[in-house]
Amino acid sequence: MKLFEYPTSSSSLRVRIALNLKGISYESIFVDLTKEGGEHRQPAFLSINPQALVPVIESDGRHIAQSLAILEFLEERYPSPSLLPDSSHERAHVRSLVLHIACEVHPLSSRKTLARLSDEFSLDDIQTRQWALHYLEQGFGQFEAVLARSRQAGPFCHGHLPTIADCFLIPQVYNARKMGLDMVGFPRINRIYSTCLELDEFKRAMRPFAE
Ligand SMILES: N[C@@H](CCC(=O)N[C@@H](CS)C(=O)NCC(=O)O)C(=O)O
Repeated sequence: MKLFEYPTSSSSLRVRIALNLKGISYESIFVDLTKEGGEHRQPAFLSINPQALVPVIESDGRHIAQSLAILEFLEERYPSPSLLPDSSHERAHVRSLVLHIACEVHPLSSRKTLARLSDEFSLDDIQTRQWALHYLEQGFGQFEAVLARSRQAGPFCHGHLPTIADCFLIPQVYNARKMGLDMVGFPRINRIYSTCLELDEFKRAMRPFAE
């Protein structure tokens, strides 16, 4: 298994966490998002992923893009340990948490979005940061409200073991903290973050962020 990734990309981190939790060994292929407009926009990488995004995995010579599609593929191919709960309702709940991060929070605070606000619409660093913090705060507030209503939320987003929801939440929290978001209003998210960061699978996946 190969993972095309950028070390400090939060979407790549989602996949590294899942690979570690499942104990799957992989070769990391570095895609430099910053070099000469980005290697991800060069023909060599576009032939791998025309979406011009990392992460991508290569399995049996085939490429899979989009972190959620990758995690679902890993879950099917390597079912144990499972990163999804047993019942259909619970699985839908966990996927709903994942999609909240993937669709409602991450795209609005992503590198690509902030770069366009600055390059095309002349927002300065303070304004782009305010933009990102708005969507992070709103998104975490809603995520926290969902956790508050769930009887299954606790040390992790759902149940007593990590699920794909934790694989998505932790990188987003890391990014938000780095941007200086005040996390005081999100006690459940903070507890989950602390629990996950105690696990070796999360710590190893996050190592490039610490370097
Ligand atoms: N929805 C995608 C998001 C992937 C994504 O946004 N990747 C970022 C790095 S975290 C990227 O490749 N950005 C390229 C760019 O900024 O142009 C996924 O879940 O894989």
